Amino acid sequence: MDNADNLRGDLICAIAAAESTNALEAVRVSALGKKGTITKLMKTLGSMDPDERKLEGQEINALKAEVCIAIDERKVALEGAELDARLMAEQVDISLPVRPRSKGCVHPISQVIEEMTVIFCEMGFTVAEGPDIEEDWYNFTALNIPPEHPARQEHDTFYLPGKKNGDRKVLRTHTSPVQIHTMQEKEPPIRIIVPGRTYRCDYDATHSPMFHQVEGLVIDENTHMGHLKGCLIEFCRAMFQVDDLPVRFRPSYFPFTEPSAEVDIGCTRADGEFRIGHGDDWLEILGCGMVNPKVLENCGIDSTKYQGFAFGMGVERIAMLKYGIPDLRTFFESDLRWLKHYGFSALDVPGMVGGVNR
Ligand code: 2NM
Repeated sequence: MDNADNLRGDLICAIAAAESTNALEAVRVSALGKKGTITKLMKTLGSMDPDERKLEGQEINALKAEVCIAIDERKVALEGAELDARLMAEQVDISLPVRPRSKGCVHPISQVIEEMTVIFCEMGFTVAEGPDIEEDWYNFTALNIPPEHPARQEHDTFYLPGKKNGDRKVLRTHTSPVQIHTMQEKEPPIRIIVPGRTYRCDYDATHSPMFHQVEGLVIDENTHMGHLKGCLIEFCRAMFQVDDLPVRFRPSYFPFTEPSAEVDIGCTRADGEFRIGHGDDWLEILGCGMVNPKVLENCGIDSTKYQGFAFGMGVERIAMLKYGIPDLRTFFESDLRWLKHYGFSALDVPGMVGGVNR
C-alpha cells in the first residue's frame, strides 16, 4: 500500500517534470516497461495470499490507470508545444527573392514574344492561340490563297499524309488560321494577337523549317488604314525603344489583304556598325494590310458592315535585330552556353512599367 502511494507521488511528479515527449517516454518505460516500477509491483502479487492480492491488485490497477491518464494528458500538451515550436522554427519567408544566380533562363524567342504581347495588350489586344496542325481550308482557302499559289506547293508546305488532296492536313505555314477560327466564332469587335510556331519546308542561313510568328487582327465597324498605321508605328517605337523611330509603309501584295503594305524601320549601317533609329537605311520588319473583304465573307462576317486590318511578323528576325543575334540557326541548337549569353533572367519580365524599357 505504502509502496503504491509513494510510487504514485513519484510518477505524477516525474510526468509533470518531463520537458519533452522523449523525456515523457522515458518516464513511461520506467513505470510501465518490462522492468518498470509498476510492472515490478504487479509481479509481487503472485506471492500474496488471495485476500491481500485482491486488495493490492485493485490498488495497483488504479495506480496504473491514473499514471496512464497522466502520461496521455502530458503527451498531448508536450506534442502541441513541440509542434508550435517547430512551426515557428521552420517558417519560410515566401516573400524572399529567388536566388539571383539561378541556373535556368528565358529563351530570346520567349522573351520577344512576351515583349510584343505586353505592348499589344496595353493597346487592348488579347492573345489567341490555335493548333499547329490545320486543315488546308483554314491555312489557305479561307485566306484567299488560290490552289495554284506557290505557297501551297509541296516544297513550301509540310503536308500530313491524307486520303484526298481536299482533306489532307498541313503544319500551319502562318498563324493566320487562328484569325479565321476567331472570325468564325466571335462577333466583332475583334482585337487579337496570335503568337505561335509556324512551319515551312525551307532551311538555310535565314530560314528554319520551324519558326515563330506574331500576327494580329482588328475588326470593327469603322476600322481604317489610319488605325493600322497608328497601331503599327506605335508598336515599332515601343518594341525598339526609339521614340522618334522612322517607320515607312511600302505598298506590297498579299492575297488576304487589300491594300497591303510592308513596314520598314530606319537604321544606320556605317563602318560595319548597325543601329536601329535614324539613318539613311531601311529595314523590313513586318507585313500588314486591310483584311480582304473576301476573307471576311469566307468567315461569315458582313464586309459591308465591318472592316479590319491585319499584320504579321517573324519573331526570330525581330529578336536578331533587337538583341544582335547574328545567326538564325543558333536559336534551335539548344546550346547552353549560347542560351546563357543571349537568354534573359526569369525575373526580367517585360512590362510597360519599367519592363520593356529595361
Ligand atoms: C501578314 C501580312 C498581312 C494577316 C491577314 C490575316 C487574316 F486572317 F485576317 F486574313 N491574318 N494575318 C496578315 C496580313 C499577315 O503577315 C506577314
